[in-house]
Amino acid sequence: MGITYRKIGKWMVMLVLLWISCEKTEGSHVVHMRLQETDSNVTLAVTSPALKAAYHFRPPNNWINDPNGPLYYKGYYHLFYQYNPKDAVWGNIVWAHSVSKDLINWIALKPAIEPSKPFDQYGCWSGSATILLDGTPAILYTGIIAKNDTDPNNILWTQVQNVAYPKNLSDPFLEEWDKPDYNPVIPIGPGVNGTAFRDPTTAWYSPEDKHWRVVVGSKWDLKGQALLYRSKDFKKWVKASHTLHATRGTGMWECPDFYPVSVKGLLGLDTSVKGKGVKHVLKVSLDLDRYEYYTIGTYDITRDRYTPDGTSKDNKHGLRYDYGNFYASKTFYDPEKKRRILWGWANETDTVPEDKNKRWAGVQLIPRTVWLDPSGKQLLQWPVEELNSLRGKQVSVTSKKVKPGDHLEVGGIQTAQADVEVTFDVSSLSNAEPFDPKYMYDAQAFCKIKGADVKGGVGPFGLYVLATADLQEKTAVFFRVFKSEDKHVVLMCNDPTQSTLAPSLAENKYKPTFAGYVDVDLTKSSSISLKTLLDHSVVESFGAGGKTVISSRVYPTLAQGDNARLFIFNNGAVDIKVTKLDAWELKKPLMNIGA
Ligand SMILES: *[C@@H]1O[C@H](CO)[C@@H](O)[C@H](O)[C@H]1NC(C)=O
Ligand SMILES: *[C@@H]1O[C@H](CO)[C@@H](O)[C@H](O)[C@H]1NC(C)=O
Ligand SMILES: *[C@@H]1O[C@H](CO)[C@@H](O)[C@H](O)[C@H]1NC(C)=O
Ligand SMILES: *[C@@H]1O[C@H](CO)[C@@H](O)[C@H](O)[C@H]1NC(C)=O
Ligand SMILES: *[C@H]1O[C@@H](CO)[C@H](O)[C@@H](O)[C@@H]1NC(C)=O
Repeated sequence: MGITYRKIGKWMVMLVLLWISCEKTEGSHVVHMRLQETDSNVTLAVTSPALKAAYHFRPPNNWINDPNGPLYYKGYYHLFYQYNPKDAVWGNIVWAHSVSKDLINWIALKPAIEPSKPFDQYGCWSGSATILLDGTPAILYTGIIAKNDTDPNNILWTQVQNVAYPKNLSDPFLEEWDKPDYNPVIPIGPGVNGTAFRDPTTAWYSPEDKHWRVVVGSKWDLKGQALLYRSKDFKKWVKASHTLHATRGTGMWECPDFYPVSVKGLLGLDTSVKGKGVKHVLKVSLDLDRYEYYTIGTYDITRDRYTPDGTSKDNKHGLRYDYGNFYASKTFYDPEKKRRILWGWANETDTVPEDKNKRWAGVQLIPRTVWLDPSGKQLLQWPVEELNSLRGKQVSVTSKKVKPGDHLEVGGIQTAQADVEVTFDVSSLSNAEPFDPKYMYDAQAFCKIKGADVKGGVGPFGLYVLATADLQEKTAVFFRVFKSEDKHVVLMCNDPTQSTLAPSLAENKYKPTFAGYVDVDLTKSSSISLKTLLDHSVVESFGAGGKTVISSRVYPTLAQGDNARLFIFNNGAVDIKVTKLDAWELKKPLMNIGA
């Protein structure tokens, strides 16, 4: 690239200037004149530059998917990600690369890993980073190779695992990566399905037998598998005779993630930590339904097997990091702040022609700190504290009664790009509607029939976000309380059914009423909190302090920019109190200018 990074300071100033000038062009309209001739104005609005995420991680343009190999090295956070340098649809995938000092402001570097060698010439797919014992970062990634390319119209692909190392360990940006010629380090072996063999995890080390271990996602028929490999030197890997874990009926396990969590407290653990006071988490991304599930369990080191706890359902009824649009996630340990951080990808849910027209597709959601809930039954998640550095103008509401049928506007700030924190007090539960147990494992279907406008008993109450003044357009994020035989059930929903007037999206298509249950006992504490991050076309919500998280992508046609409004609403039969609401405008960080 020919830039010497010693002059980072000067360069940053240059980037800021560049960024300001880009802002101006982005701010000006009539970018899509061509579309105006062929499509209705409302469709045009879907591709409006005003819907481009401002503070969620994304390159200036083109397609992105899985976050890859996040790591911390010499003062910088690194994020790699699956990226198409040429278009806003999947294809030509490389490992794009960015660095940051605070996980919020990002500098784009050149791609770190691109197809170039026989062991990855048809693709460089997802993988993870491991910090070796001497501090060297190593990347394991999936290479796509041709098993037989005699007939160019019928190439037989197969997937292998490769290693890559930084060329210059003194470079905190780790700009150049070397792919040794001894790759692939994990070729296809007997009993492994070569077209379902990908996404190696971060490796962990056992001093007892001086071996590294890594897991690769796979399947055999419909049995999802975490294939286990061991190595003394990170070069020669031997497949274990059994899997770390496998589950029938779940299909392909993409992007597995396996890591320890501390039984007590918020601090994260380095991936190799095990023993007393430590539980383990295994997360998989299910290709069958494109959602992720995790279990909490025990890693038996002697048998080298993972067993989920009885409280964790080991199938698609299981726990999810996020009950919305969130996939291919990956965690890493941040040694600087001793925390475990989760990255996840949210795709677009408009149409492919719209993506091509707007020339960008996909964001990484705000990195979240993850830790074990004191109950031991689930994880908790919260946006990294660094996000607060973007907070600007603030408004607050305290001790405000919200009567049945009320919708109160929270004015005074723009809320298209904002952080909203609210605590509700629910004092009377006697009006709670009866819970229908058939929805026990399908909150999404339940929310579909119990949407924001369907009057209830206790709730629905919550926020209308990215809304027009007349509420013609709105996305509702809310709670609704039900009474089952022995307890109250709290449903958290993200209802996007009225999020857009765009004809391409309005009638039908993909607008799921994302929902999850919240494990709180409102008879013990009548208060429940909600935090929602708004970023033009991203709505990312954290219920009850991070117990239940729902992210969604919406494309308002009128509720854009300064026209996007925020309301508190209550469509239940009893009063709800807002104990406190704080809302902040969020500033735009430095976002990958230079790519
Ligand atoms: C689009 O907007 C322009 C200007 O407001 C208007 O004249 C035109 O009729 C609109 N076209 C459609 C298809 O709605
Ligand atoms: C590769 O495929 C061709 C047909 O396209 C076949 O004739 C050939 O035997 C195959 N080679 C191997 C090594 O399987
Ligand atoms: C390695 O990186 C350091 C720090 O950025 C730089 O000073 C040095 O010139 C680099 N070495 C090579 C061989 O590129
Ligand atoms: C191997 O993976 C491919 C691609 O997903 C699939 O079509 C095939 O059925 C798999 N074979 C087995 C035995 O699982
Ligand atoms: C995101 O887009 C929607 C609409 O096209 C698909 O239905 C989802 O499967 C997709 N999600 C993922 C993780 O690919």
